[in-house]
Amino acid sequence: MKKSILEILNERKSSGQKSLALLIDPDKVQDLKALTNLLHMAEECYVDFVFVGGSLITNNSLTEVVKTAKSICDIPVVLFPGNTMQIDIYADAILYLSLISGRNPDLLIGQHVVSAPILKNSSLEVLPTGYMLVNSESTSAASYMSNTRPIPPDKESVAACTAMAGEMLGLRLIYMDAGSGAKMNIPAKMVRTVRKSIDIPLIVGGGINTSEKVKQVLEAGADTIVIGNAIEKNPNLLIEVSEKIYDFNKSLNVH
Ligand code: 1GP
Repeated sequence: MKKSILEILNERKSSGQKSLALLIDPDKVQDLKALTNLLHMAEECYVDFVFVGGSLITNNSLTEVVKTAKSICDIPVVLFPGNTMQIDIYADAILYLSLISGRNPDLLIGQHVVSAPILKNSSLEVLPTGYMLVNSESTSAASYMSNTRPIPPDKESVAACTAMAGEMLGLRLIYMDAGSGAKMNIPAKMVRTVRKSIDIPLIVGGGINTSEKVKQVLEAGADTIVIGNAIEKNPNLLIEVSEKIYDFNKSLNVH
């Protein structure tokens, strides 16, 4: 039987094996040819997951992006929705995000109530995820759109306690995000502190734009890293990053 995405993430976490998620923001897709090329490259580079979503999607291309990804490659497609409008039944799974770094009830439970019946009637795998925004140098779109204050980057214990609470509430993944295109990715010290505080898989994204940063975040304890902007700007970075992850996993003898 095919493993669920959550089973894959938990197995990898247990073995120390790292994963790479390529984030595609439908709003930023220039044309179908560029998307097709990127997805072929992702498959060749053994990208583990394709995340699809954005804080604000102003066009109608979500379904087109999901369907293209499903038709071109075998990489699981996971929705990373900015709101309840970003649900597409053709994807494999959805990060069911509860914004636990904020105090906006709509994003802690309100939107979930609205989307629950739609998800219940779909075949999407629902991944209960504690979503934590961490402050970068400037206000991220996610922070602005969610009307929440992100966790300050030097407050490791706030981040750790937030993640712990999320795990104790039964969430299955923690996703720490500095926001798309963040000038500063989440500091390694914060990633390390959170990693030590929880047992569930840890996803880290936002502003990771060099293979050196990939290495730092992985060494600090992230299980999955998410990269969007930097690969949009320079698709060849995907090769460099996937080599870094391959080397990391090889050194554990688990790839
Ligand atoms: C944003 O974590 C993702 O929500 C990825 O960020 O686009 O900066 O890679 P980047």
